[in-house]
Amino acid sequence: MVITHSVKNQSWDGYQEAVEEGKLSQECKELLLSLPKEKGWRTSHLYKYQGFWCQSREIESTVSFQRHFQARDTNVGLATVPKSGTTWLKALAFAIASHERFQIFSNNHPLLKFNPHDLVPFFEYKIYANDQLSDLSNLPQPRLFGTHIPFASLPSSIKKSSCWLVYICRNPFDTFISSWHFINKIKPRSQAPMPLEEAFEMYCKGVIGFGPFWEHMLGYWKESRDRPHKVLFLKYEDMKKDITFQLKKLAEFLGFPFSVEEERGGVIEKIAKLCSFENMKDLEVNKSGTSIKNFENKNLFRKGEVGDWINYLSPRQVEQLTKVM
Ligand code: PAP
Repeated sequence: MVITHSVKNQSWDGYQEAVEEGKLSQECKELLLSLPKEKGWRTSHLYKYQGFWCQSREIESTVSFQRHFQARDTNVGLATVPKSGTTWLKALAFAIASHERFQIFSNNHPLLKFNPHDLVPFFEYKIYANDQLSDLSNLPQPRLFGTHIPFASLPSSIKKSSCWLVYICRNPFDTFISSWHFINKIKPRSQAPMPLEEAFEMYCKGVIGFGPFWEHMLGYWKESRDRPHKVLFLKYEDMKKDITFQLKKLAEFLGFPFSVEEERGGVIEKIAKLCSFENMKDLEVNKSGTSIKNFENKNLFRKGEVGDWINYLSPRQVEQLTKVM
């Protein structure tokens, strides 16, 4: 029974992926033929493009992004490995950068009505998705964008301009557990869940979307060390520990330092609360909406804790991943 079930699902996966890949541009289809591939976490395959693993549609949008995006010096790019705090960082950066347009204390603040992924679009899932080019001229300043693409593969216009990049890094143990939960939540019910052991082996080999995670982190970390005015490197765990300090650092980096009056008036605490896991998880838009195709917002909010991996990984797995790190 089990074997029949998994064969059936594999062929359904394969069918869906073939349909999806059939919609890709001819150029992208030819590119895929030349790339190394491995079994994917959710799709049948992940392809290795410019040293990182990703799905076929992500390659198409990455190529388009690399070819067409013209960075402006005032742009802000928020970069992350998936499941390391993207939603949180987008919310915080949006609240800071738009605080002159939207009062933090207002009951109509956009973060109460929209998921952060709607307010800070991803290059690869929104702006350059499906072989389309979006008109970016009407975006409010400063333009905020999100991406999971490694530093080495960002368009040269971003690297050459003075635009800012903020990176958030999270403990790989927690990132792995968060990714594993997420993938199993978004898989169609008809598909068997991915066993933790299988996902873990792939993660340790670096085979995960936008991985290997160590290359991803090192790319942005080295850049933050060489050009600290261009790249700010934050850690999820530091933010959980002292959000006030980290928020001040982020605001200063983005060019919106809090004034003494704002600090006295409690603006920092208000932003922290507005963007907190507890607040965001309970908002209607995050309980029932969908921001990125097929991804329900509710799946972006699970526990939001540091150290949850301890409930899942065996001592052998902890040793194995520690060695990788
Ligand atoms: P994405 O890359 O798909 O956008 P991302 O937001 O990076 O996902 O990661 C989701 C994780 O961040 C979840 O972690 P968990 O599975 O360990 O719980 C999610 O709970 C957590 N998260 C989401 N929003 C917040 C927030 N406001 N504060 C802290 N953690 C958050």
